Amino acid sequence: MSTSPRIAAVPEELDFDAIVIGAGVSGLYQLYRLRELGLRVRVFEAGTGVGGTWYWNRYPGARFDSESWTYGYSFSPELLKEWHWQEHFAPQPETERYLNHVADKFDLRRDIQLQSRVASAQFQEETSSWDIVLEDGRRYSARFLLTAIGILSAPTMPNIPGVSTFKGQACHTHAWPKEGVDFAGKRVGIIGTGATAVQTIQEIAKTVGHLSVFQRTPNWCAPLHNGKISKAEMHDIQSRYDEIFALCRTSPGCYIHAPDPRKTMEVSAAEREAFWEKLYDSPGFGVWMGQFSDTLTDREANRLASEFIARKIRQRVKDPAVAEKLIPKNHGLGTRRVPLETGYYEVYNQPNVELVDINDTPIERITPTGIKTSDREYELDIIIYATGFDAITGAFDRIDIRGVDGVRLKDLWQDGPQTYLGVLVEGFPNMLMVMGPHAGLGNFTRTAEYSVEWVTGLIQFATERGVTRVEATSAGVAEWTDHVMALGQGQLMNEISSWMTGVNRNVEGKQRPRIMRYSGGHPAYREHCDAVAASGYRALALG
Ligand code: NA7
Repeated sequence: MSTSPRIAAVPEELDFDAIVIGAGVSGLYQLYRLRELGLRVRVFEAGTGVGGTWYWNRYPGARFDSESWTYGYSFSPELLKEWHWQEHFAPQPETERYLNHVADKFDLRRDIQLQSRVASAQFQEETSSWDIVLEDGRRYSARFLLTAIGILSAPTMPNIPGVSTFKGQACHTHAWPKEGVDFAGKRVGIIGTGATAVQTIQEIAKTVGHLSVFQRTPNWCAPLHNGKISKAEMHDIQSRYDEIFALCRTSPGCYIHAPDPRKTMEVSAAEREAFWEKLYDSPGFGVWMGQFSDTLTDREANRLASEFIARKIRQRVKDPAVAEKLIPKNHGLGTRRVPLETGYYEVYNQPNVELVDINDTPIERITPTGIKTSDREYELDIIIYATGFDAITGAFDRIDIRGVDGVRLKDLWQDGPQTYLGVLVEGFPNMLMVMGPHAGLGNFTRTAEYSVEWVTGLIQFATERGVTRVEATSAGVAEWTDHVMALGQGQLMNEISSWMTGVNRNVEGKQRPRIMRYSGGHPAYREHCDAVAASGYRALALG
């Protein structure tokens, strides 16, 4: 830890140089970096512990779909050397332990205020600073406001009548009880079949009495192929960390998986089949990120790759009618997040598991004793809501963020986010978004580290030069937004409703797909951001 002297000249009346919202993967690292600059920083975290996503999402079976050893922080050689990942795709408790270890190792806790949910943030023109009010009414001020609030942190309940009337146990996967839930012999219903539900279903199917899965949209799921990491294997990984992180830097999503440069039709049908078999048999996201290069842009290529997975589903699910229901019909492979699974499809071969297609028999309401569809009532002891998140902009919408002239960020973004580099917003000076909308997203920690470092560079630049106001220009925002929109055209993913296109049918105004992410790949994103920094942030309005 650096002991460099304070470089900021923040007026005495401000409580902090910087306030960071969120003590998850990005907030923890942001605190570490700002402290290195010698700044006075306070992190506000809603939870009773650190870890963000890995603190909240403690539902059964929660785990990485990214290789653990590509997900850890890369900034500390010592940390890399001492942390032994136990599984190639770590379960939630291991990751929560890891993030707590990081908080302890770097003595981060003394600047983290837990159980402190930020309710509002308002820019103060006279002092070029932000006033923050917590839900409990406490107020704080700082020069810089850094949002490290995650892209999947605002959970949503389904807009189904009667949710509050259920007398049994009900939980959203995001707010899972710390003491766990006992499923043995219980009648359980789960609403949702996204990545979270898939992990939950395959885990609880081992112990439930009876499970009813209420599915609205099936997803293209593929095997995770997890495994334990032996000591020898971990030593080998540790000796190759530089190489691993360098590889991640070359791929569009910062994974070890990158598209195969060949196009689908450039190879024979037999070669294609062999290639897909290999992907299907390999661990991790290769089956999504490592496809032929045209899979996510060419409809025919996408149809063929989807058909391959459909054949696998038909082979794995014994009842052909159930298999058909599990095969997506309204979107192709990889156009929504691909859930990775371990025995998910086989769950539907169990006699105590039933798939309820709510397109055929819609849910009418939640009742005191279960779920009523147009067909019948399902008597349940437990209802699990795996109904997802108001993604990417949802966590921003839940804080009353007001910039210059009291403009609300939520109003400004009503028709979609407008940012500069996914970091700055015009009219919201000194607010810096770590992993904001229209930024280069991907393997979370890899991309978050970059985001944190870029933001830190800007704050260092400003504080060293006595710059007290940092803002995006309207030309910069227009240029970046147009660029993001142009890159997003032709990407099949952007045509489909999913959290990645900002759709959440439970949230007003979020019913249709929008381009929410930078789709030019992280290497190109970094090039843009690096160039802005190298120019002395000339594209920004500095005051
Ligand atoms: P997702 O992927 O957004 O999935 C939410 C699921 O809940 C999805 O199957 C939805 O169906 C379903 N849902 C939501 N609202 C309803 C209502 N009202 N009725 C029926 N079904 C509903 O969230 P996850 O938590 O699984 O995953 C989010 C990401 O977190 C994941 O991709 C990982 O990156 C980590 P729909 O598809 O909208 O028809």
